Amino acid sequence: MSDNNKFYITTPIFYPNGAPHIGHAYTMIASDALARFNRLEGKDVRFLSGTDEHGQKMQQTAEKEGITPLALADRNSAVFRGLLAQLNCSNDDFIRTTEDRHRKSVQALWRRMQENGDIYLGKYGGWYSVRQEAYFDEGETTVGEDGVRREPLGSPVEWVEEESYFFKLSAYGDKLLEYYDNHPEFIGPAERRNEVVSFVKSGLKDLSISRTTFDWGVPVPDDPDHVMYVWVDALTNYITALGFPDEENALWSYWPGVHIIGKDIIRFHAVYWPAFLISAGLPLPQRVYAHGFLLNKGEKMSKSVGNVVDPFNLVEHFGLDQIRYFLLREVSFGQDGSYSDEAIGTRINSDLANGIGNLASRSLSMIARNCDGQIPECGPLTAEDEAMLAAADGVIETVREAMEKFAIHRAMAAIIGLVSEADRYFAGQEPWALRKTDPERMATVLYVTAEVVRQVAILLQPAMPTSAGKLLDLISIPQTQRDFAHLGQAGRLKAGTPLEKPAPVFPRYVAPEE
Ligand code: ME8
Repeated sequence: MSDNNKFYITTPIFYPNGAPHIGHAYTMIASDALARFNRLEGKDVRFLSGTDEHGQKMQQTAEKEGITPLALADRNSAVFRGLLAQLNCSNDDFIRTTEDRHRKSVQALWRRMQENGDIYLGKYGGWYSVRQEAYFDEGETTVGEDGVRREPLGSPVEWVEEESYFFKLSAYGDKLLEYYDNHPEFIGPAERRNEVVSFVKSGLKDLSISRTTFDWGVPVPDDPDHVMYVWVDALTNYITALGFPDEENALWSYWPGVHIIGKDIIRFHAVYWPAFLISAGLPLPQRVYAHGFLLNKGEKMSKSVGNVVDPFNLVEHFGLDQIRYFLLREVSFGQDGSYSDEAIGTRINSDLANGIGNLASRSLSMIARNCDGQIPECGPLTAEDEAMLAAADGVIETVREAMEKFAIHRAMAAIIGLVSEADRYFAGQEPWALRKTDPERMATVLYVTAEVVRQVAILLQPAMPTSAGKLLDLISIPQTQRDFAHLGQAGRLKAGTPLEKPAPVFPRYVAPEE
């Protein structure tokens, strides 16, 4: 079992059968913000992402392109890895399921499930969707006007019959329900938990976990005619990356971890994966948290509608931290969310340019002009000053409580709420008017405001690492004093600290002319 100070967080591993879109970027950014938040809390964090490279979909796409599946995976996995870098994600590892370490790990997991008596050879027939890489019951499918049978999400299914190994999932229903009951935090948000519980209550069937109709996958141990079902293979990535099956190695102490996923893959993570782990005698994940879908102006993105957004372009246009902030603030984490260029522009201007950017530049430029460019002395505090500092010192509690529940949007709202409060304080104290009448009082107001800027910048690092870092540079906060232990009294600004020349960190967004 991991000790309390370890925090292991994962993104889903992405299918590299096409280019990444904004939904992939969203998962990456949210997971990164959670990883960074926990690092700043002083936790020992391990953050994993990667690509899910086997399965029929990869094989078919490669055939269409006239290349090998591995060549396709090599090419597109590099694009996903590049996206993580471009988004400034702080992942410690990047796993590819075609790696040797992974083959060994999945085969070891298979053997353990087999030794536990949970795998048997049988025959399988069912409606298979290549796009979802999953079988569907006849009752779940419908035949459209075009005569094509489809699964609930709309992809075509075909009848597939083959010899297959099965996992005795039917034996795990009660164990899973008991586990969900005893660990209410295991699945989030509540809607997803309810969905999973009712799915398991409706009765679990054994799961077909091998294929013989194609060969792009991890071979089943001792029966190389079969390759493993891609989801057995994919889910295991989370423990491969911690060195499984070598449970003596140092990384293993990070298990169990937290899986951030999209709501489309909750069943795999909250039903199949824990059942495999119980069977193999391994601890279950701490938490599986599913975020919602990103919609383009309220509509589902699809290639045929032509509204799929390329995250590289979006970042190029609006700026990286701006997009990170927008996605984390605008979308209630766990719910579906919508985005549009207008909404992004509005957020940038209201919260960033007119909000934190304006507060920082007004206060710091006054310090530059009137206080020799140094943090001024803080004189006796008025009730307003005390209230302002108390609000700044207290906001971490709200942020922490929100982040522990993965309510990232609420954490962001609390930080920006503090900025608004500081704006009101600054405007109310009118330091510019005090310059002539009471320079000491002006110094105190500027000190208090700069101290709020410091704390806001520290708190914004998980969402906007580069911009928050620039703000902290402007007020000369050493790298070693940027974690949450330095919030509040512990890290108060020191009078006489020379500041950098003020520079704008959050420019206004101006939409290009049509
Ligand atoms: O499902 N909005 O990979 P994947 C928000 N390989 N998030 C979205 C999204 C959207 N419109 N579309 C996709 C797979 N995502 C498997 C996972 S894990 C062991 C294997 C996000 O590339 C969402 O988080 O199709 C989804 O779970 C993830 O991208 C991976 O999608």
